[in-house]
Amino acid sequence: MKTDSPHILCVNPWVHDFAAFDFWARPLGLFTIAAILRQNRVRVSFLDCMNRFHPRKTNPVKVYWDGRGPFEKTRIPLPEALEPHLGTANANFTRYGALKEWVEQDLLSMDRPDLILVTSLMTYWATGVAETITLLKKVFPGVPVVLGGIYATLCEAHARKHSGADHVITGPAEPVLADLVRTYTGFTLNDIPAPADLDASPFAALDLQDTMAYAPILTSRGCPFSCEYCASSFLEPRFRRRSPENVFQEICHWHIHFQVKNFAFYDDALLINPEKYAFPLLERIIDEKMDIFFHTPNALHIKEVSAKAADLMFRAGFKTIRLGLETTDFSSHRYDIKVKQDEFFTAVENLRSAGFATDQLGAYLLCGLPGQNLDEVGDSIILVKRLGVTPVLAYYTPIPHTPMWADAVKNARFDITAHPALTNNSLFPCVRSQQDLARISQLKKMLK
Ligand code: B12
Repeated sequence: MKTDSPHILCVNPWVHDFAAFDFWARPLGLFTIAAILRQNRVRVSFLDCMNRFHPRKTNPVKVYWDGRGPFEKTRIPLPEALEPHLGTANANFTRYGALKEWVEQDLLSMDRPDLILVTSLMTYWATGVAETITLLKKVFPGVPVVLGGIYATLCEAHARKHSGADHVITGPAEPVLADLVRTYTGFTLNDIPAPADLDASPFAALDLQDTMAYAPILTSRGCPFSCEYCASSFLEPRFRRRSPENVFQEICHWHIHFQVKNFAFYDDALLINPEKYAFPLLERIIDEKMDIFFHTPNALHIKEVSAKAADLMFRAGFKTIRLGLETTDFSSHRYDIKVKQDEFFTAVENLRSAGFATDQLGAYLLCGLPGQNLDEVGDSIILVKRLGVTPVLAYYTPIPHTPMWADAVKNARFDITAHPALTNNSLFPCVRSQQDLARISQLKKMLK
């Protein structure tokens, strides 16, 4: 058994996309792994290809009041696999994140690691992962590279074949991390949090970043619902929660020691069973009179937005509310509708009465689902606006291992099984006719 600590490099890869923006998007899974490694006295380095605050950047960094902001962009050629499907029509393919020469310099100035762990997020960013791994292999030949995360889990076969990683791991890292580190470095991790107790996990190692413009907060793992378009229950089959006190301590930690003012909840189901979870947490924040802001980019469950929930959220400092509405065609039973019309009206009424303004309230509307009649989206935009809520179109991305995947494959304009990048929602893969594609441009105009 090796006892001296290994050096492990944790990598957040580049994003390749047609459009990208930092809407509170940080690699929380990777920071969670890094925290467990650090707690076991492993020497951890962090390479963040998506660092908006890269020290080599010379032009001013744009940071919105809420922590969000644009990434650096570099135009890149369309991946070969996409050309036959898209031609040159979609030529604005871009590498988002730090410039390649900056990242290469970062790597060259680093001690050689014993092991490299690469995370992955959206499946359709697969080529960004592969490009990052190619560079890692060039600078550190012979160092084992292990890939995990959402793309690796949802597109395992593709990742094994095309990412360039030596080893691809699916699912949460915690159950396999000790084995992985022992296999590649000979070092034993003695302190791995028990899966049954999320409070036993160290806070994610967000402080590895150069600048913390905001902190992502996850109060639970998984989701109690199984929506047809969503992969959450495949990625984390069991819904588990941290205690409100543990979450409160984390918020205090980042606020007091790192002056973080903006917090983004990453939960799939923040408000479920509020008496036991969200209410005690929000009451604790209000009592402490903390001057901080909260955002819910991942949407709240409308049914749970009671007058009490709305009031507590307003008083605790929530600034961005997103509601998971999906559609206002409440009679439809196609998409596992979770909301009734009166429940939506009541939630909006509660939020307005609590003091939230139109620009703080957004309702996600699904757009581009297989076989969807886009009139329904147009009607939803009109209704949502009339209620004083901002409609936000959530363009459908087909995701393997979801109940809707088979339907998406059948309905897509091109073969979405040929490459994960073909599932990118900017391409509206399941919108078949030119007429409907033009309709989407009209719908976008209706948002203004
Ligand atoms: C938070 C979240 C967001 C946040 C931030 C995302 C980010 N960081 O970039 C916001 C709200 C911005 C967001 C936006 C979107 N999201 Co989102 N999001 C999530 C969510 C709910 C949680 C992700 C997360 O942080 N989990 C918590 C961490 C701790 O888990 P983790 O990252 O998976 O890490 C664990 C394991 O994967 C593993 N692991 C991770 N890295 C590594 C590395 C190694 C080496 C190993 C061994 C293991 C390992 O161990 C970790 C710890 O257990 C997931 C659903 C889910 N339940 O996963 C959807 C999800 C990722 N999002 C999804 C979608 C569709 C979107 C949107 C496109 C929605 C839309 N239509 O607008 C946008 C697009 C965003 C963009 N273009 O930037 C899809 C994925 C789609 C895809 N094709 O891949 C998911 C899966 C939800 C779904 N609908 O099924 N999202």
